[in-house]
Amino acid sequence: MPVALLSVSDKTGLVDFARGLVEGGYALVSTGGTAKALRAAQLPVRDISEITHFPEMLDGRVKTLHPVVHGGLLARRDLPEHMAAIAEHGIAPIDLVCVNLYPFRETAAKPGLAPEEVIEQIDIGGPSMLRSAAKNFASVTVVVDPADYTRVLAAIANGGDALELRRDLAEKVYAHTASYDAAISGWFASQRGERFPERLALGYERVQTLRYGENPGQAAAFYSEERGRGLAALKQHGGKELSFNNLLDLEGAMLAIDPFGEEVACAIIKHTTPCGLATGKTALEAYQKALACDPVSAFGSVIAFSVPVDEAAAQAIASLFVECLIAPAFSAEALQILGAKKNLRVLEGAARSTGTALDVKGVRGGILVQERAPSVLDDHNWRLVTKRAPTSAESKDLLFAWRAVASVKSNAIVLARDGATIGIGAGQMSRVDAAFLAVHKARAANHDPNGAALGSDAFFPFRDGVDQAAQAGVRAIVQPGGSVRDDEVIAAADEHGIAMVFTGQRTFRH
Ligand code: 93A
Repeated sequence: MPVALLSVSDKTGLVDFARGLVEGGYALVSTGGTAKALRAAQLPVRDISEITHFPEMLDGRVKTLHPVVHGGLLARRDLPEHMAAIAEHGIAPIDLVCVNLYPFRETAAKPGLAPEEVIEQIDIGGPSMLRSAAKNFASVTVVVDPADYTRVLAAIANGGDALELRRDLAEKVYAHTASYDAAISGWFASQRGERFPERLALGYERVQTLRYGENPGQAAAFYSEERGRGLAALKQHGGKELSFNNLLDLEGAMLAIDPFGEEVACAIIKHTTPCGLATGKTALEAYQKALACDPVSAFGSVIAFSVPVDEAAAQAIASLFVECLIAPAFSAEALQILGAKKNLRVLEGAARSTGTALDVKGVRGGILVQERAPSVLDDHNWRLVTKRAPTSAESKDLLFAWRAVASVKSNAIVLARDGATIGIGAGQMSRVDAAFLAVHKARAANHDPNGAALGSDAFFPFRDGVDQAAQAGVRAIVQPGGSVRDDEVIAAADEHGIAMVFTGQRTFRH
């Protein structure tokens, strides 16, 4: 009779799975809590201590760490000497292992727990069994994910040799235990107040192999820190599979609306940078204002909303060619309208920045890792540096411009009015060109830059950018300050009667 060893913390689906195993002819062996759950469901099960002839000890720290368990898992069935060796020691082969681990990550994330309590949740016996069983996948089935219960039972009912399935399950195990260990190592580093440990163990999980990367011919995949977070948590309602560039643009879109918090905001993204960004009273109004910034570039864009998309907004969006649309929710009418657009990827979810996530960029031979830029941008520490102070309308536009420019690729300048960008100068190698471009883009879309507010993601190194803006009629400027030529830049603003504030904070985005 084949033997199945079950030892799970997450008991979801356990009873049904165990019942299926019994029906498939398996004898069950379990650790304390798991055995109890099985007995409560009237299933026949032996305690692990009956097999090991050893009690569970040290408050459960030693339950399954025993040669009887690991011999039964690791013995090669094709080697007579292995089989003879285990027989000599009275060890029976174990054919299936179902283990899921102590919830270390979840425990470590709980506020206010003593380190001892977190340490107790480091599973030692579970990963050991998983790794032993996975090494011997030629003969042993190893199940770490309750989502696999159904297909394992199906394979047992089917009766054939499911070698390929066992191999897949083994591959999953090593990825799982690696990620589990990465979480533990990260916790140790965090206990020393270290954000970045000496050896970075990144526990990323593949969400999806992508059709290609930035260009066809470049293999690519999407990995997430944790399934069910960020972009990996989005629910897709329609359209084709997400591409590498879609995901990059969705990230840009979420970056763009993040600073607006609870406000109604809409961002229209091309090549990860907004070509229009606006707030409004309704989703429709925000969309129309964002679109008006640069309707030409909006073709083939990714659009994000901070609020649910209703019928009116959906109707307006439906007349534009859009790659992806993301919002926290959609009304039934909106979904129906958008569903008719076969190529539009409709994505539902908040996907807001979690704050703990890292920003990772590849360089040849390594990666650069940094904390994510803060998504909360306010005017609390702003400093007026010019003779003229902004009017209250200008102040509102300045705050909007400051929040908007943070998601624009550097060097970035935005012109804003009435809660909307009217001109965006992105990704320039000089700030004066970014200012030139913002003015040019505003005029190209029939906006008058006269009286607009200007946001700059980093300081003006020279007065030329300010002169450029003044010539176009800009009346108020927000920028970090901190240049060696700040005096020259402030003097230029005063000459033009421009109100200028320093934020003391830079929002580069490379
Ligand atoms: O404390 S342990 O590292 N020592 C062990 O020997 C051991 N064996 C299984 N944790 C151990 N386990 C874990 O216990 C399993 O990975 C599973 O998460 C949990 C199941 O315990 P119970 O059946 O008592 O609920």
